[in-house]
Amino acid sequence: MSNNYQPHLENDKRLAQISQKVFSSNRIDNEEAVYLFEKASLPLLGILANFVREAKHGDLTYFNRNFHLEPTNVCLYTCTFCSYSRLIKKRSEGWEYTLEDMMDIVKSYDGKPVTEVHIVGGVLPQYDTAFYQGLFSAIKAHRPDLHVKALTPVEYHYMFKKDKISYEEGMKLMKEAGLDSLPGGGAEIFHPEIRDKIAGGKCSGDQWLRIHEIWHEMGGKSNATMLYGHIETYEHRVHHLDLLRQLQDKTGGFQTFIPLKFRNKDNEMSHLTEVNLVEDLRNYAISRIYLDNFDHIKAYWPMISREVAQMSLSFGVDDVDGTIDDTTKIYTMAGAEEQNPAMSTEDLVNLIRRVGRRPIERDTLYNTIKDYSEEVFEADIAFKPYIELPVMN
Ligand code: V47
Ligand code: SF4
Repeated sequence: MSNNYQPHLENDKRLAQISQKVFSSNRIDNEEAVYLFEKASLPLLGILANFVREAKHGDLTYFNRNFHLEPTNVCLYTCTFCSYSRLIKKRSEGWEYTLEDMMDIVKSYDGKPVTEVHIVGGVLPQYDTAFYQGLFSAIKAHRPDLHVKALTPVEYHYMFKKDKISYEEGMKLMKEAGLDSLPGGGAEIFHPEIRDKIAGGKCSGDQWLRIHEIWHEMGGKSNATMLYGHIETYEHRVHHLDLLRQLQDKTGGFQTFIPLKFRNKDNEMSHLTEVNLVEDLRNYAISRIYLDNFDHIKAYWPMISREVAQMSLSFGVDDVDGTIDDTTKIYTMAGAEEQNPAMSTEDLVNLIRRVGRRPIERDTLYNTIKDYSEEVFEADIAFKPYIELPVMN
């Protein structure tokens, strides 16, 4: 047998150069990002992404306690990846909450240590600007310290257009009513070639970015997502990341990037095979390496499973979404790993600690609420993190 094995990087000078850039904290360009998607091995991506992650946060791993409020699971739009869009044909089988219904849900969390409500759902005409002003101000009147992270440019674009008000005016009204930050939803894939096919009719990529820009200019913070693993190419993913990185250079208003893996249950793209775990980890890693101006990369654990969330912490992720009752239906209907996605704080803290990281409970704006590094739970006393191997004499 000939011994012609050469270490990976020596075989590929370009990968060596890109790695050198990452280790010297220099930005990689779009061609380099596509090259990483096409050529880099999983271990190399892990090393590079972990370098960036640890330079920013060391072992710190964030989570917060939030709950979801979904005004409706029916939607006017017909995004081909979404399991809600099919419900418009059978509207009576869905729910359409009134303001009172939603306040009852908010009140059901009274006395529970949640810090954030994440409001997201389908788009329907009755949910107009005045409706959401009413909802946000009612939440704030009831529980002023609850952070309202609500709606996406998809809803804002629709309602402001219908109500004939500009984005600037509309976002100002929302802020006055109690809106605290914007979640990352509705971004999907910005490139029109793909967006028109999977999310035709709803706000364009430019409109999505413009609403976030206006919000940032008003001093607000927001998140961004990317829906991957369907009909997009690596170039489309990099184009999406590029537009986010450019806007972040301009405003600095994004906090967190959340890659969302396409799930194929009960939607118009059910014929597509979902991408596998390796692709998920590669995508987290390249997002972490490319988005050098984003502080955080988040894994949405109910979507990808607890084990993959744990692995993602070695591939650039420093934040795992949500604890206690994670009540969103948008993923469970699309075939997410966790059909009943609830995890106690203790479970989530242990999930993070068992892969050697340091759990930090945060609020929405990443202020530390509690450092759980030293906390000892009952279950830990019996738990042995590694298998004890027999000692050889
Ligand atoms: O925009 C819909 C996605 C998003 C499917 O900001 C699907 O903290 C996969 O953006 N397969 C809404 N994804 C949720 C969202 C989010 C989630 C967690 C945290 C934050 C945050 C934001 O859900 C939609 C769409 O991209 N989605 N259907 C599906 N079949
Ligand atoms: Fe409606 Fe959003 Fe689903 Fe598109 S992704 S159909 S806008 S709920």
